[in-house]
Amino acid sequence: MTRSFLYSFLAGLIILPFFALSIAGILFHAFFFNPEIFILSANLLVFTSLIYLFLLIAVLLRFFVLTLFFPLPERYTKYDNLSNKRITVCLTAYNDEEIIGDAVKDFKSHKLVDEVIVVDNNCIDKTALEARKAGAIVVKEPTQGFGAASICALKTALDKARTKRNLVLFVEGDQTFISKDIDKFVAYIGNADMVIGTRTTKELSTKDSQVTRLIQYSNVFLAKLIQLKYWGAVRLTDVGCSMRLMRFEALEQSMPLFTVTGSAFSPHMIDMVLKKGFRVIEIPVYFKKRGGISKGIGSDFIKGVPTGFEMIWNIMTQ
Ligand SMILES: Nc1nc2c(ncn2[C@@H]2O[C@H](COP(=O)(O)OP(=O)(O)O)[C@@H](O)[C@H]2O)c(=O)[nH]1
Ligand SMILES: [Mg+2]
Repeated sequence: MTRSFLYSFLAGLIILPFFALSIAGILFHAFFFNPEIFILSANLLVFTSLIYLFLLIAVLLRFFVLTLFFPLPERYTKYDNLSNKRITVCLTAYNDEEIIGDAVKDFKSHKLVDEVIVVDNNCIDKTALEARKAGAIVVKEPTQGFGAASICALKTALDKARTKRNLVLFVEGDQTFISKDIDKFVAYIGNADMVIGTRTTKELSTKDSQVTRLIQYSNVFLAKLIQLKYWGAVRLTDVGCSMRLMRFEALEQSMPLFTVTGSAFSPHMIDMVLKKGFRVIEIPVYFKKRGGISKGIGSDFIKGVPTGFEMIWNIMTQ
């Protein structure tokens, strides 16, 4: 949870009893017809609603003032012919024993990949065992959550990649992505500090993939919100694509800004890399049906909606 989110939440908690009191007063009036209570409660209701409205306007104003009046410097285009294109891969997985082995083998089979890391985030099945059997380095992350596991994966990859300054590829190990696409990412890393995939190129998403119309539109919306925040610096159409290639130095410098431990990590990572002033290029990736069982927000509407709001809040306030 971000600090600004925490402060607003606390402010909300302080106002909440007054809000509840005004509703209770109005209900009391309805039952016992006491006009004085009604007027007092109605005033209280207007007052507390105004505070909520004021908080919302303050957040919106901060966002738009920062965006419009303090635009980031124009990005410059350059091409570096990187001398080392070897890759350290880190995969996230959560109780994915049926599929993690094949995902590890797929990424290990790519000619540029040196090693594959898998994070065991309190898995209660044989994910760690299967990953190790397939040749992955397995690390444990006790803090539950996609963000916590992702941060652990990226940190471990940085440590492993340090001596050779390898590129780091972050991927979800749920077989939705294929290692063949690494070639596309490597083709663009000379022009950017982070190359990120987009799943919204419908031509490349199989019909049975998780990209439903709702996922498509909500991701485009959040992506455009980040684009607005860094106007002129980036073009994005997806925030939830978890296949990302980063240069070592860019990842190392962005790492301290990664703080979101839950399911809202994906857009937060893009946001923080851009905040550091790094160049991000988005490319279409092949996206297919998930292997095993979905545990994330990819196909869970109930979990997805609050996470979506948390993502909007993070983009606006961080
Ligand atoms: N490490 C970790 N991963 C989680 C947790 N909850 C969900 N996930 C994973 O987070 C990722 C979320 O991605 P998403 O595509 O939305 O869900 P999926 O359908 O499960 O792949 C998936 O790889 C999930 O398996 C958790 O508590 N810890
Ligand atoms: Mg997934």
